[in-house]
Formats: sequence, structure tokens, C-alpha cells
Amino acid sequence: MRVTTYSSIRPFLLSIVVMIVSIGIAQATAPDDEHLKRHGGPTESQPQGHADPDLLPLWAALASKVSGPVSVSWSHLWGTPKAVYGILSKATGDSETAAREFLSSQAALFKLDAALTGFSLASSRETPMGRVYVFSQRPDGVPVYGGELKIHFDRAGHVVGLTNTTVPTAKLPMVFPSLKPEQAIQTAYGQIPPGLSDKEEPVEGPRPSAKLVIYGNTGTPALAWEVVIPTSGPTWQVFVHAQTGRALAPAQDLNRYATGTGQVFLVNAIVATRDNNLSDQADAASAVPQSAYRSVTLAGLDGNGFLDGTYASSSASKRRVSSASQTFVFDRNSDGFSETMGYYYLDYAQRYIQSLGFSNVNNRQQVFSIDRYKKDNSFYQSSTKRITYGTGGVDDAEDADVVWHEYGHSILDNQVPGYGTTLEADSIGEGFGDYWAGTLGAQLSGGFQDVCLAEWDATSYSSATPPCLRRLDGTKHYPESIVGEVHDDGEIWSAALWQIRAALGATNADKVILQHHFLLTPDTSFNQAANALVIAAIGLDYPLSQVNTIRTIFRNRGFTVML
Ligand SMILES: [Ca+2]
Ligand SMILES: [Ca+2]
Ligand SMILES: [Ca+2]
Ligand SMILES: [Zn+2]
Repeated sequence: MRVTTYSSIRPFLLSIVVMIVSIGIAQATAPDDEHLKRHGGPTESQPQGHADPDLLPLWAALASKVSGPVSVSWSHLWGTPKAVYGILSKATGDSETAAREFLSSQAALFKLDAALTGFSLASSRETPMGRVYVFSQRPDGVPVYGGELKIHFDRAGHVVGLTNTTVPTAKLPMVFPSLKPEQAIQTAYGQIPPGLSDKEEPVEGPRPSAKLVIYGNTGTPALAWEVVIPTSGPTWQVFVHAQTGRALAPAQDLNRYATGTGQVFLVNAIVATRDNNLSDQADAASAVPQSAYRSVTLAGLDGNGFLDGTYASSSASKRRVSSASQTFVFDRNSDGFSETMGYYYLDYAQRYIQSLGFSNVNNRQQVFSIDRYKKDNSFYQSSTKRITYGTGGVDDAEDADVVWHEYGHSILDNQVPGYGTTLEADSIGEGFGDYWAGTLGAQLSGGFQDVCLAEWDATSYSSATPPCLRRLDGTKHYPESIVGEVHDDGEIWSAALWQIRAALGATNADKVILQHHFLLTPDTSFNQAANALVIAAIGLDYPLSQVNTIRTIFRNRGFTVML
């Protein structure tokens, strides 16, 4: 948001000013565009500021005293100068007194009174260029949100910069709120966009806060509560009118997300190399060729140097890797590799869900661990909403199929709270997890062995060729194939889903499968789920031919489809 516009009332300065503009914008916009894309933030360009015509004589007076070139950008709200750069004064020395005197002489240009009432020195700081004095705006002792005047001196004691984010007419007739801070916090909770954050207060960590400010960004200064609500994901900031209780602007996420670089297997070591003969060799780096690794972009990182982000966090792990430059490049012998695999593929899965149009399917930070459980197993725990990836045999998080299977349980628990109270419901849960791993893996595998799940993890325990944890192309039939073990029985369901995928295409299948979960109960049966999936396809306006195909596939599996 640093795109500034420059203008000048003195035509002879224009060419110099324009030159400054083009350099300024070229340098300033690139990182900001990136920033906005990552946030999905405002797409319209920054409003253009123009001088309030009444101020032009004052500006001309200042500009005429400046010997060299000068640039100015104007506040789009107030028409006052937002930033003035140039050699703006004689060498007066860099004292607070000199700063105040200069500001006082220009106060009218900022629509402030010459006495600078309500301004106090907040800080002064030495930099290689010189010294900056920061005056904060606090009429009647209430801070104006963001309201500052900064005056920048060079080493020789010239004023070379003046930056102004003050609010004219910020002095209000009354600075006593009629709204209590708790009421403001309640209002603020109602402003959090649905689906973008669970509205639960965090179990640990900072509590919501409310601070009284004068808020001018609407163009009409008002007494407001600045409410900040930290969550496990975004940190929301909402301004609530302290008299009317109205929210003054949409909730803003104060977090600044970072993009990192990571190294992962493309799904897993076997899919990446198409070599079914690889084996763990006690977690040796040399067991897997370098060609199995891919460099990837890690999106949505909080920027704290850990693998903490919007949709995934390795924070349940015992020992964690960190990188100030957000670079997570490890070979498989390091547990940092497991952390990176977990982060990347969980984030990948949630972004895919959202690309299908679901903003409320497990849209949260999935916390996981990769070094807490030594058995060759992984699990999702509904009480903590966390995933634990075991380290037995091949580290489970080294195989994206395992990463995604467990996320499948998390998805179902999120869509149907308390999901899985019966054998058939749990079997559907396992079957969906397998399907989910298969359909995501197929996006990356180039068609290699998609019906064989977790072939890398399975090298530790499967003697089949290729080794597979489970398969998606089984012929199990309801009810006679039921054995009472949820993973085995889940293959009835996953095979039906995989056939639906083959018939409808991945996107339509994935979408209707996620959609039908909303129709399920925690104790759903195969037949109930099959009928739910049919009505979901009808509800999504899928063509009759596709709905009929779903009916046929389910009936051929032995399910009773009534719809
Ligand atoms: Ca490992
Ligand atoms: Ca394993
Ligand atoms: Ca596979
Ligand atoms: Zn499972």
C-alpha cells in the first residue's frame, strides 16, 4: 500500500517530480502486489490523493522556500500532504525544538493549529541518514489511530522529509464511550468473515482486547474501540463505533503471511521415482535418489520462521525446524523433511478444497506432529483436532498419501462433528480417507499407480508388488464382504467412490463427495451415505446421466439406492 501519487502546483518542477514518481512506483509496487495476492486482499488500486485547493497557496509558500526539487503526495481523505521530500529547511540542527518549530510553521498545511495542540513527542530515532522525530496525535489524551507527524533530519540538520498520517478535526466534542469494551468485542466477533476462522477463542495465548481510539479512516473522525481478536489462525482487527456500536470497517487480518521454499517428495519416494524397489534403510538419505525431491513453494506461512501457517502447523512436534528465511530444504534423514511434507500437503489439500468452492470444509489450521509416535501408524484425534504421524518403518509423513488420509478424518470430523459412532460410519471414514489420498495424489502422479495407496510407507510392511497400504480398485461387495474391520470394510466405499471419479471426472466427483458429507449423521450407514451422495449430485445440478451413473455404481456395490 505504498503506491503514492505525486503532484506539484509548480509546472517547472513537474518533470523532476514525474521522474521521482516512476522510480518510486517501480520500486515500491512489486512487493506489494505480491503481498496482496497472497492475502487475497483488496484488488482495487489505492485511492488517488489530490490537494485540497484551499491548501495550494500554503503549499506554494513552502515549495518556494525549497531550493531543490520537492515531491509531495496527498492524503486522499483530507487533501493534506501525506509525504513531502526534499531539502525543506536550512540546516537548523536536529533538535526536538527545531522539529516543533518547523512543524508549527507548516501546521496550517496539515489543517492543524500552530500550537500543535494534542501532539506529543512519541519517539526520536537515530538512523544513518540522521534523526527522525515522531509526534503522536492524542487530542484529549485519546490516541488517533495511526495519527503521527514525523519529521526527518539529515546529518547536517536539514529537514529532508515530513510524513503525516494525522487526522484533521480529530478533536471530538466527547471522548467518553457509551459502549462497553466487552460489547465492542462481541460486535467484533460478529464481523469475522464466516469460514475464515473458527470463532473459538484460543485455548492459550492472548485474549481479545479493546482500546479506545479516534478512528478517522472513514473520513469522519469518530470515537471507536479498536478490537483485536487473536485466533489460532488470523488476528482480527475491528473498529467499533464507541457510541453507536456500529462496525466502522470490515475486519482486517493483521497477520502478515510469508511464502517459503521447501523440499518434498512428489507424493512419495516411489511415485516420484516410479521405482517400486526403494526401501527405507533406516531412514537413510541415500535410500532415495535426489531425483525424488521437488522444490516447492510453501504458502501461507505466518512468517515466524516455523512451519506455522493458515492451514497447517507442525507445532505439535517435539523438535521443530525453523528458518528465518522460510527455507525448509531437508533430506529425508532429517525430521525437518517430515515437517515440510506435512505442511506442504495439508496446505495443498485445503487450498484444493477451496478451489472446489467450499469455504467451510475444515477451513482452519491443521496442527500435526511428526516425531511423537514411534509405531508404524498415524491418527487423527477428534478431541484435539490434531494429527499425529508415526515414525515406524518409513516415517509416515514422508508419504503424502498418509498425510492426506489422516486429513480425510479431520475433514469428516469438521463437516459432521462427532462423526463415526458405528462400524459402517467408521468404514466410510476410512474409505473416504483413502479416496481423498488417491484423488489428490492423482493430481501429481502423472497417472502412476494411483489406485495403490501409500506405496512408499507400505515398503516397510507389504510384500505385494507393488507394495500398497490399500487399494482403490477392489471388488468388495456389500454386505457379504463386511469383516468388521473399518479399514478393510472401507475398501467397499473407496472403490465405489473411485469408480464415480472415473465416470464423472475428478472435479465433479471430489465436489459431490465433499458435498454429501454435510448430509450425513455421525452414525451413517453405507446405504444412507449412498443416498445422500445421489441427492447431493442432484442438488448440485449434475446431468441426469451422471446421477444415473452414481446410482448404478452404488447398486452394483450392493447398496440400496432409493432415490
Ligand atoms: Ca525421515
Ligand atoms: Ca510408516
Ligand atoms: Ca499411489
Ligand atoms: Zn484412517
